[in-house]
Formats: sequence, structure tokens, C-alpha cells
Amino acid sequence: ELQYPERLNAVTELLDSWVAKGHGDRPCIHALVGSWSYGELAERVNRIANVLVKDLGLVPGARVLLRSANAPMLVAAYLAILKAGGVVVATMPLLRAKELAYPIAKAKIGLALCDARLVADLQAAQALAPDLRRIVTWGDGAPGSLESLMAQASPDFEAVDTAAEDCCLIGFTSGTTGEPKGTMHNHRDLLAICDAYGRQVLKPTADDVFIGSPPLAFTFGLGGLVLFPLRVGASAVILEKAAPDDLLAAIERFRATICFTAPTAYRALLGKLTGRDISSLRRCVSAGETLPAATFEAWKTATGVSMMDGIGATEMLHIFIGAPYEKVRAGSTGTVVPGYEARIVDDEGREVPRGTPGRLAVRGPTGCRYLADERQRNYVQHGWNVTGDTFLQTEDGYFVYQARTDDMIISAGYNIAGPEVEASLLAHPAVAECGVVGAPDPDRGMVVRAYVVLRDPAAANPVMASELQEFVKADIAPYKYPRSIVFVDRLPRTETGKLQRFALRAQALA
Ligand code: 3SK
Repeated sequence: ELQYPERLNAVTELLDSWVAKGHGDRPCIHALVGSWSYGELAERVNRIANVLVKDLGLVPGARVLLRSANAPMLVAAYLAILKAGGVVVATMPLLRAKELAYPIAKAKIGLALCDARLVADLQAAQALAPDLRRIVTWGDGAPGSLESLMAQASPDFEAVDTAAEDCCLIGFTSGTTGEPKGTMHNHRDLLAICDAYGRQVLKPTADDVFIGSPPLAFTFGLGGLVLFPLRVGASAVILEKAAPDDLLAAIERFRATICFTAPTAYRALLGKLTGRDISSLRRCVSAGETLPAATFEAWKTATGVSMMDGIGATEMLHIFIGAPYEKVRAGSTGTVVPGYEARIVDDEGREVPRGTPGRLAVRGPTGCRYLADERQRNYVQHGWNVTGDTFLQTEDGYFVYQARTDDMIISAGYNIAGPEVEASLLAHPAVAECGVVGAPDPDRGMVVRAYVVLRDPAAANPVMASELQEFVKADIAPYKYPRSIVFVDRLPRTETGKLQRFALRAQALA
């Protein structure tokens, strides 16, 4: 079991301890415009913490909204809020006023720190959510900007003496269904994910250079690009733009060794590898959606590196199932992360035999605590966090993803997992992306419908549709083949890259 002191401020452990131990000169953050050492980051964090407390009146427990693309200043502001005893509510940079108003009102947020280029929507949100009284911007050099306040502030700041269990971040779910939910996590949770998934599965060293595309507002990105590197004294490349070409160029330039991104992004990178040298990469973590075996194999063939699939949840803060590098298996998410327990249960919460699909339930050092939300009792049942995912567990303990619990298509009495059909279609060389949902059918109740993006859009015709159907029939149980195929230019995705199957389901019903 992971043990931490009762009084704990995560920033003391993650950042200040390195400076105190004489590692202040080690590289910490790389960006296209320059790099910061641990000492340089620590100084900025202290200045911002002083601004928060002395100029902006932050009191422990107060919530502060952050709005920015991934950037070194975002990292500094994030850590400063934690160090000052505040609670971070980081928001996705693409959110518009209406979407920003929801967390502001729900979490009663009075103060925001914001990249000046993104302030317009936040100002518009103030009209909808009057709790937000003060916005301080950076990057515009204006009087009263964060930088100008920082310049007047002391470079020293003693971490606020928080309890390990004090809430320090509220992550809002991206809301694929219903209103977003605010998930609360504390200082101990931040260290626990580093010491569970980080240290015992990923096993980074101080020489690793982390890189990736997930926004820091998504806890997958927070862990992979900030917490895990800091915990072991490593460095991270923080990219404002992480489209495939940007990511590849930065991997080459900084000789990045550990990449965190989603399967969709890995597939996009695969199409652009010619002439690139990404041989520095030794670990490629994939999460956010299931990793099809075809993507795993294609990446292995192209780079020689086996991808590390993982499943996490904003509710759990980070990954709780994912195998260590030596034990990864194509087509399987992996084994339970040390410190966590996972089991497959039926609708009554009873464990089902190995090999039987059911709901994935998990418990361990982190867990779901929704901010004032009735849905808490659906997610946590008898002490177990019941995720919305259907998995099966093999005899030897590997967890194999089947579907989101609501992604099961019941067709003529058969239970068909949409993602399994997607994985099969993706193995066809003509298919770039696809999403599979149920469409109503008078005879079968539902039929399997595939929305397919082809690599060559000009090839979209009935002959291609039959070819794909035959391909799937030959690959998996024939009853699972998509009886309906719709060619599309693009698929609906959330900002974190997750396929929005609910949007496809709505299209299928129309
Ligand atoms: O698997 C996910 O979607 C996830 C969510 C939050 C944090 C980490 C991960 C991998």
C-alpha cells in the first residue's frame, strides 16, 4: 500500500524536493521557444503563488480556473495554485463561453488565470456565470498582466501546509453523455498515480524526455506530461500545437523518449513517418480510447516499439489497467496496475467467471468523488468504482476491452461490441477511421452500422462497401459484420480525441 504523510503539499514533493536536493539545474520543461530548468520552474511557481495569495487574495481551498493551450506558463500556474493551497479547475482550450460557464457556476469559481489569446470566451462566460469576478491574463504584456505582477513578486514562497486529503483539482469530464461531472482529487492522489502507474508500470528514469498531445486539462495529459516526469526528475516537452507534424518534429528535435497520446493520433503519425527519425522513442503510451490490435501491430512494424495500452478515467485520475512494457499484448488493455484491484461484474455487482464479458469495477489508491452530483451513487457501488466499460478478463489476468457498456449493439439476439467491429475494419488498408453503432432495423431490432472514413475518399462506392463487409466476415464472427456502411469525411470526436459514438447513434436514429 502507498503511504504518505498526513500533511502533504504535492508540489513540495514533485518540484521543490529536486531543487532542495541540488538538482535545480536539471532540464525540466522544453518548449519551442526555450527550456526551463527545475530551478527556473520553481522560481516562476513561487512568484505566481505570491501573486495569487498577496495580490489576488487566494485562500486555501479556493478554486481557480485555468484556460490555456499546453504551455510552460500553464504548468507553472497549475503548480502555483496547488502550492498556494488552491484548487485547480483546468479547462479545455477549445471550450466556448457556454461550456465555460458550467464549471464556473458548478464549482463557484471566483478567479481565472488565462492565456490572453483565449480571454474573449472567458469574458463572455462571466455574463453567464457571475461567480467569476477576476480574470488575470498572461502573454499580452498589459498592465496588471500575470507577468507584470510576477515581476513585482518575491521568488520565494513556502508551500501552504495542506492535508494529503485536501482537494487540489477538480477535473470536469468531457461529457459524452449528460452534464459534465466535476471529479475531485487531492494532493495524495497526485503522488499516488505517479507511484502506481508511473513507477510500477511505466518505470521512467530521470533521463527520460516525455512528450505528447493530450491537454493538461485532461488528467491523462496532466499525469503523462507533468506529474510522472516531475516525480522522477525527468523533463517534458510541452507543445502548444501537437498536430501529427508538430509532434513528429518535436520528438526529433528533443529526442523524446516517452510519448503519451491516443490511438487516433498514433495512426495519424504512422502516415507521416517517412524521412523522420523518431528512434529516440522507447515507450508509447496509448489511452483515451481502445487500442486496436491492427494499430499496435502497424506501430510495432514501423517503429519497433510495442505500444502500452491503458485505460483510465477522469474519475480515477489516471490509468488503472495497463501492462508493463515487457508484458504488453496486442488486442488487450493489460493487467491491473499494482495498488489497484479490478474485477468484472454483472448488473447486480456479482463477479462473473473469467472469459465472460461484464462491467469493469475497480478500486485502489484513487477513486471517484464527484462534486455535488447524484451520479456518484451510480459510479461508486459497494466501494467499487463501476466504470462504464465492458471488459472480459482472461484466465491469466489480462483485461480485454469489449465496449463502453452502452456501446453494445444487440442485433437479432447477438451482443455485438462496436469497437470490435471497428478494430476489424481498421485492419483493412483502405480504412483511415471508423465508428460503429447500432441502427434501428425492423427485422433484427438493430443492425451494425459502420461510419467509415476512407484513406482515398474517391474509393467510396458500393463495391468498396461489400469488400469491407466481406473483410469483416472473414476476420471475426460473421454475424458481427456491418450490414450498413456509410462513408463520411470525418468522425465526430471530443476535444480529447474520443469518438463520440452517441453522435453517431443519433445520426443512425435520424
Ligand atoms: O482512459 C482514459 O480515458 C483516461 C482518462 C483519464 C485519465 C487517464 C486516462 C488514460
